[in-house]
Amino acid sequence: MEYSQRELREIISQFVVYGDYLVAVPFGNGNVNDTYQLTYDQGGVRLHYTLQRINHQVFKDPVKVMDNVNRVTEHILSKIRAAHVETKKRTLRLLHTPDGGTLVSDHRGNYWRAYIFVERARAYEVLETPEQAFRVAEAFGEFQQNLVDLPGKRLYETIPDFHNTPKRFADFEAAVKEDRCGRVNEAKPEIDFLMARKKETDALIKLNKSGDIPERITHNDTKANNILIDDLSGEGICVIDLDTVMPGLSLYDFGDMVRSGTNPAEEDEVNLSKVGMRFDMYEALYRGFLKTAGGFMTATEKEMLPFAGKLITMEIGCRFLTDYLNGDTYFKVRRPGHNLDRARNQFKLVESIEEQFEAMRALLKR
Ligand code: GN1
Ligand code: MG
Repeated sequence: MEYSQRELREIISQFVVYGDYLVAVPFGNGNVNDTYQLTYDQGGVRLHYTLQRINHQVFKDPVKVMDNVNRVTEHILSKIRAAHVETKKRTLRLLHTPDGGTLVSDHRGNYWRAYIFVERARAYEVLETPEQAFRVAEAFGEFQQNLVDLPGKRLYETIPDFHNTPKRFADFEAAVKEDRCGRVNEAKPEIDFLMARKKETDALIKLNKSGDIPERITHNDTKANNILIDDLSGEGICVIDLDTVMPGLSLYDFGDMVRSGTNPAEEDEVNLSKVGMRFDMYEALYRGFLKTAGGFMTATEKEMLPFAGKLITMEIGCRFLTDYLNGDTYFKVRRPGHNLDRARNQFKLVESIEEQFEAMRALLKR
């Protein structure tokens, strides 16, 4: 969705920001929301802010999203402050309107929020070293740990059934049946790949229902690029993209780290010979996550860590494929067949995980 400088400037002017607006530029690679980096001049110093449009086709209730984000960021801020030590750790900080709100709307009926831009840190689309993988997992684990004692009522489910894999699978089957865009033929091998794994889709949900795996507050979109890594220290200092923070399973978060952090290629790379699970990266994620989340995880949760990596990779691949079959209505696409490319990539990664599954499980015993 294209917005002019004038429009963006009008939107940000609804928030309290000191300084003179200079420019807004598109920022990041989100598949759902639209993000801009804004530059201000404040008495000769350049300051940055992040302005984001919340995609309300996907997040149907932006007010609830912001209620969650507010509570979570304030709670983490209180933890950072209580640590009383020099810490590099940060949390997203929302900008406010004059009457204390955190959400504004524009003349087109879209919703926006703004954050202080986190400086001297960056997100990596593809992780380069096991050290980075360790830091990413450590930071996401700490995030869960920080939210164990979030006071107040249960967080809103900003997208119901977000990681309900059997439900995702049912949506996929419906899309195949309907074949709304006549794309089923072209995606036959991918459809078969997924169909052959149907019986695995309910494994985590079942363990949750039987009480073996508890509900926790989780991030639910733990792509490696949702951790900002400090330019100087290399530490994972800030967790971003908080719209899907809600009740979930700890394992979903680990699973999505495996999906996004072990692949040496981006998730839409079409040269599949570049795609696979790097075992050293997996091991680093595993160790980093256990370091900060291991204290509260149950034995069953730990046992299921390798499987979670496979399941979430399958699930996201399933969502890409479903969106392809439905005519690309959910994820942003930048070329024809983009969603199919993504699905192929994810399924190649699933295969690679399957090949190394025994070695992943063997780590549990060490
Ligand atoms: C979407 O927009 P982004 O990249 O933060 C999606 C995730 C997927 C991801 C795949 C709300 O996240 O679930 O894993 O794309 N977010 C939503 O790249 O659906
Ligand atoms: Mg996201």
